[in-house]
Amino acid sequence: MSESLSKLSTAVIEGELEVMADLTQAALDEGFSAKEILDDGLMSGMDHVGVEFKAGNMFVPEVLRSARAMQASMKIVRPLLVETGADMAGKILLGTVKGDLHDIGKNLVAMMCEGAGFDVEDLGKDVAPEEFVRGVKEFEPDVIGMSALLTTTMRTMEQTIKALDEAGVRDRVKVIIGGAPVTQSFADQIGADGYASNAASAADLAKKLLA
Ligand code: B1M
Repeated sequence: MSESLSKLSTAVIEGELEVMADLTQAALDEGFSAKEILDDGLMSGMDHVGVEFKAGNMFVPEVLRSARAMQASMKIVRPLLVETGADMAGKILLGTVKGDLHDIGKNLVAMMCEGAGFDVEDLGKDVAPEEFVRGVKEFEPDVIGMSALLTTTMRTMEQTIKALDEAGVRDRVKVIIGGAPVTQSFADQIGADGYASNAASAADLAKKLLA
């Protein structure tokens, strides 16, 4: 890998927010395309973060720092990607379900998915089933990701899947779910396409479902 892309990758891993804009500009000045910067610099760094996070060698604050660093570079790179029509991994629509205000895990999922090359639309927290339906129609995602941290709000995931069904858009998207009280058997029970126990696995799962 070239030195400038390797520096970008390391800066993502180390969460060096303040150097990201300069390193990104330097790589562009050297002639690397936005896609090369995304794939071989930023995503390669985030892949490493995902592996270390899953292995328990990196923790939430470090992952958040890496994600912020990546986002600083993405501010420069994203418009160029859109201009050049570079292929993204797919589109993912995310939200914490209605009644639930816990969004730290969901934000990590957003960052990991962005790191994996997804175009991410984040509806935020306390998202009602009808807002997910509207999101599918407007944003046309390939995947919907729902997060819930309360046992009382898990049922809203099922209601959301029903609402997608009733609106006739369920077969347009894969639905993945997660959050501390959520399990694979719950995902099977409510007809979700998949469950992931952590943010890095959520990004892997989304990719796998679209492969
Ligand atoms: Co609340 N809270 N909270 N809380 N809170 C929990 C969840 C709780 C377990 C604490 C406890 O009692 N031990 C408990 C739930 C009990 C239950 O239902 N079984 C609880 C409660 C009861 C409440 C209130 C009801 C408290 C009250 O007011 N009486 C209230 C509810 C508010 C509401 O949502 N309507 C409440 C409020 C809050 C705060 C607002 C103060 C704050 C949230 C701030 C925020 O998110 N912006 C908060 C917090 C911080 C927590 C704890 C302490 C930490 C949650 C967290 O962020 N963890 C939590 C206890 C705990 O977990 N130790 C607790 C870190 C985060 C990275 O992990 O979100 O699990 P997590 O995400 C993981 C995975 O789950 C997964 O990936 C992430 C890791 O990579 N994941 C996905 C998450 N979403 C995914 C989606 C996917 C795939 C994977 O695919 C789409």
